[in-house]
Amino acid sequence: MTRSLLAADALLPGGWAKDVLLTWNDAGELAQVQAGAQAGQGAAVARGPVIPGMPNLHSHAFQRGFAGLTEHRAGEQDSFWSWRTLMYRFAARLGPEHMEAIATWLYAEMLEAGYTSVCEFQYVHHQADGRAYADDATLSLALLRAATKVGIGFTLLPVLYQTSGFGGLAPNEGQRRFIRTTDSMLGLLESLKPACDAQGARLGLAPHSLRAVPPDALRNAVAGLGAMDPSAPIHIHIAEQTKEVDDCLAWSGQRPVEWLLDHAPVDARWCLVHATHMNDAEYQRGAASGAVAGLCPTTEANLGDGIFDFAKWRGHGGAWGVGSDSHATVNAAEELLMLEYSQRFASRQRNVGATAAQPHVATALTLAAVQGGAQAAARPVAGLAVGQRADFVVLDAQHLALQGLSAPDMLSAHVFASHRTSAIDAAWVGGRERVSAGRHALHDDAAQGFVAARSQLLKD
Ligand code: NGQ
Ligand code: ZN
Repeated sequence: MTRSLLAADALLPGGWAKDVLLTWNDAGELAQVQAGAQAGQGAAVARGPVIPGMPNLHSHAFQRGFAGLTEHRAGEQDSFWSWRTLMYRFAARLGPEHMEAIATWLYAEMLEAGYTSVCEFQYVHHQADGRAYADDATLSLALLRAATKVGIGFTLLPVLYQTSGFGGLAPNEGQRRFIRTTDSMLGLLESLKPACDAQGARLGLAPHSLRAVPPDALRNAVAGLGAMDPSAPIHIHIAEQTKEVDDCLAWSGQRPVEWLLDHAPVDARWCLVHATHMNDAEYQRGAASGAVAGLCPTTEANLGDGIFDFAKWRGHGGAWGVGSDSHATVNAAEELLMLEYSQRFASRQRNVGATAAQPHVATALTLAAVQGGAQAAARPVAGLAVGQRADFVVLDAQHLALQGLSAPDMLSAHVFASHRTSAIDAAWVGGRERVSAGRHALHDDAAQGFVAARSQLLKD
């Protein structure tokens, strides 16, 4: 079994390095990262620049099943909320076999598109009529099986969901598969822990949003999780839509991020997903809390959310990463492109993501998003350094968009000028090559399973 790879160029946490020998141990952890190495015995040779695998910090796997199917006018004015109604309709029909088939294809797609691990924000828990499955963990286990089969790193975040709006509004019909008490959530976590531990997955908690989780439940669930595992990750949707901000103000007199920072122990365990609508004080306090901003630029564009002020967040030293969320797009490079372009639109400037230390936008964004993504995943996937997982992606130096360029320019071309074709040759997770020559070994089978599941779900 391969235990090392030699790369003419590799993107280390501090920047690009030449002739890097990556060596990992049996557990799939990097044991040595040595620049200036010679080609030695036994080391495979990378076919292009090696970059760290991107952790995908936000996924609702089942939503891949209807990606692209809401892009038509359904009402006078379509919005996030009308999209959500369609999403609920799709979720209502989903069974465990569909969940597993969709996730298997999705996770293979992710590996082919630069993501080597994923945080799954999993909120469909119950049967279609709202009753718990005989095994309450059925749908979470379907996702765990998909991740294992495909070989993607995994952080499972079962979702607590109790109300349809601020102030304890009763849940609606479309939400009945999501609803559970705080105690039953803690029971679910207990029952999932052994399966997660057995496959090296991390288990955390996702209070869905302040709309869906009342203050007491939030406090008790976070405390219960902390008792189980004091460093477990906590993800929450926080301020995606302006209506959500208005409703929160009407309920509490505070904005969502402001409320959360005042009422919950927000720290580096937390990922604030869609912290899109913040005022200056929230940018400052949110960044200072140590929480990761979970940015999902293509979904946020697709759903008409608004634009996160990246320069402001980074100016305060805020951590951040990217996720593919609704999977309208599944491509790590494209999330970075969309993030950078959203900032250019808003600020009428260029190269917003570059820094003094890393003038190449794609390089700077990749390094920061890998750091923040690893923090959100609560797994050692923070890049090409000793002690981190051997999770990396090899760019295809023969791809037309990349040929003959320097390594930093190859990554720039991959992000900004690969014309939506993948310039990825290989993806390795925990030292195992899961994608080679651009394809996952399960590509064809998983695609077939996905199409069959989708057809069934869309029938009549
Ligand atoms: C979700 N998705 O949980 O899938 C949400 C929609 C909601 C995004 N926020 C449902 N992108 O927020 O109520
Ligand atoms: Zn989400």
